[in-house]
Amino acid sequence: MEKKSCMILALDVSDREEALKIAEDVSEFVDAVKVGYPLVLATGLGIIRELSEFAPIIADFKVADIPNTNHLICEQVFEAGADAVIVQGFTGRDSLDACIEVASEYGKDVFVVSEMSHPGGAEFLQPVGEAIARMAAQAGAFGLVAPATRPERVKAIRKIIGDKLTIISPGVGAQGGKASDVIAAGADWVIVGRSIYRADSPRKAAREIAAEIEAGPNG
Ligand code: U5P
Repeated sequence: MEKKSCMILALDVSDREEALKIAEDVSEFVDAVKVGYPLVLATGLGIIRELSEFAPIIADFKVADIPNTNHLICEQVFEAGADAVIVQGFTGRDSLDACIEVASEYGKDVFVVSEMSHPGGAEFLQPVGEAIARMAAQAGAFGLVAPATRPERVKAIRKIIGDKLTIISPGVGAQGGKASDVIAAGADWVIVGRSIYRADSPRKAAREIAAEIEAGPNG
């Protein structure tokens, strides 16, 4: 995944035509498109290959099962054409290893959720977030998912993992995070959904966030 705008589109719409149109309109301003359950359950797994015409695809299935099931899920995800998969870290090292094993067979990447961006993410996951980040680094994951709603947590996690892993960070805009703050705290990419796909002009919204990232937190 090439780093240009430092932005990933979270395409949580449920209509195929709308998804393809938004992806095409904003492709100039995003480095990847993240698809998850809302879009895939509504339109089918084939949407991954269709969207991959516009950008690399990150499949956000937050895979969280026993190693064998994780293995089977990741095979389907990469067979469908995804470039990366997002998995949960709380299921433990063996479950994560299963995902990384399949990803490396396909030459693809695994991102591990260490802590979630919503208020409830602080309840159970945050206290173990740093341990999950360490495990992900030891296991050889490509990156982490860490909360844009708490840039101080992104900073703490960056300190733990150094430059070993990339950090992608959801929670910008609709959830309250500011893109340039999170990049300054150590994230490589921000993930933006509603602020783009619900805007009157998704293209204009994406361009504005990209410009804000480029200008930096004091810009
Ligand atoms: N996402 C989060 N927080 C996490 C992990 C993943 O928001 O901790 C995902 C959501 O499922 C959604 C996107 O797809 O990132 C954020 O969308 P939005 O709040 O910008 O609309």
